[in-house]
Amino acid sequence: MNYINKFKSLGLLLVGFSLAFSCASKEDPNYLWLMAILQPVAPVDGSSQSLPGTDSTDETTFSMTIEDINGGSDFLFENTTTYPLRIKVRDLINPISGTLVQIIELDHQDVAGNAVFKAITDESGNVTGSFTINNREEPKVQLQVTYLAKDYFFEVNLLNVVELSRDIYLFTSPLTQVAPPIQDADGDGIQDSDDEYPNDATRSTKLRIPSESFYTVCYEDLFPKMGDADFNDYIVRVFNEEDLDSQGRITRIRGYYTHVAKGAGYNHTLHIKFPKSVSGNLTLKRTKPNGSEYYSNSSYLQKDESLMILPESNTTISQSNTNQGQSFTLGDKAEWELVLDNPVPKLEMGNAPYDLFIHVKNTNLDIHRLGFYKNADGSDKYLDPAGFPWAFLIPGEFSWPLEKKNINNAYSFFDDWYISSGVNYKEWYLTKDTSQVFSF
Ligand SMILES: [Ca+2]
Ligand SMILES: [Ca+2]
Repeated sequence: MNYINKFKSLGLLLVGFSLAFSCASKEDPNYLWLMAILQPVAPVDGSSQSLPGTDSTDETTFSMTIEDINGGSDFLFENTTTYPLRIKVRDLINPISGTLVQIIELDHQDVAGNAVFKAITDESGNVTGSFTINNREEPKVQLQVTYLAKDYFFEVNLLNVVELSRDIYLFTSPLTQVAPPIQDADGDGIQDSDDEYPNDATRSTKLRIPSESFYTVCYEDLFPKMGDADFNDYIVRVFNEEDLDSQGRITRIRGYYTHVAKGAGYNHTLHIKFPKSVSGNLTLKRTKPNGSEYYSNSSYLQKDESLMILPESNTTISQSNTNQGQSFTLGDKAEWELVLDNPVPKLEMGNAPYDLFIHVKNTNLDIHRLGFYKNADGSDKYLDPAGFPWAFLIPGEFSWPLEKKNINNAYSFFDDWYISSGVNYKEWYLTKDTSQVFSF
């Protein structure tokens, strides 16, 4: 949840514009003036607005106003951030509908990677949704708009941003405003070459979350007693896939899990709870590390129902994977697919891996990550008196602490990250003391 300290940073505002397009030609002084007013905007109040220049070959120019909401978010010990987004695409007078808008992940070298959100604009020129990226010292993504078969790129700096809100202005000379024919076999508005399901109008995009590798989700199991902070009692690797329709809403969702550690005497099962509005047909299968399938089931997931992903942890892994000298051995895998009865906006579904929790057989209690369950006084049910959670997730192949080793000793920047409420050392998990963590 974002806190109150919100403000808008406003870049360029175009108002009172009344030029008639019919008289805008390259020789027309009005046209030249129009081109001038649309030159890329200088950065305002420190926001980075890296806008490519006018493309002289097709007389198209463009600009962007920034109306991002800045501020901070509650610290939930998460190492990823989800950004709600609102993008409007228009020419100088009218919204542009049916135009493809994508958010592309950038790596540490600013090289463009996978799309983390994709949708076409509605009749008002708007796209809304959300995307999630791993926390970074300098969070950035690329915004890509495809219009009249041409791609426009904007680098977006997300530092201090809690919600991305941009208006994109595209102006193409009337001489070249002819939309090329597109191939769209299923008629969902996404052309075949951009449609990951070109013959299925209910789906056009497949998002993998995280886009590469997986999340490592670590649990302490003594709740409500404080744990020993080695965060290795139950550990699962997970990634999810969301299929989006052309409006960017989720129509199918999948989860992939591997049990990787059990540094505990207690016995646990792994579950997921979906938002109350979610229902649909579900398939689930479980396999042993050698690939042999030992469980397969199709069922209907009722609203407000949770799903057991993996059974008792003393049957799903052959060793703890938390002692020095053990060679890493994978545990069981599980995967499910849920075909939703109705499309669900990404923000309503929440952030992958969603409400993924363990049930502790010995205590008959569930243990969730922060941000899902509150006490009557508004405090988080799963935050202990020292301000510590019983569970959190780390991007990628995280080396968890060995048995009885504290996470703050094993990771020297963990305390700086935690004490600064996640502001500093956002990539604390990359610096480890190899003598105190499990190695692969
Ligand atoms: Ca299509
Ligand atoms: Ca499709």
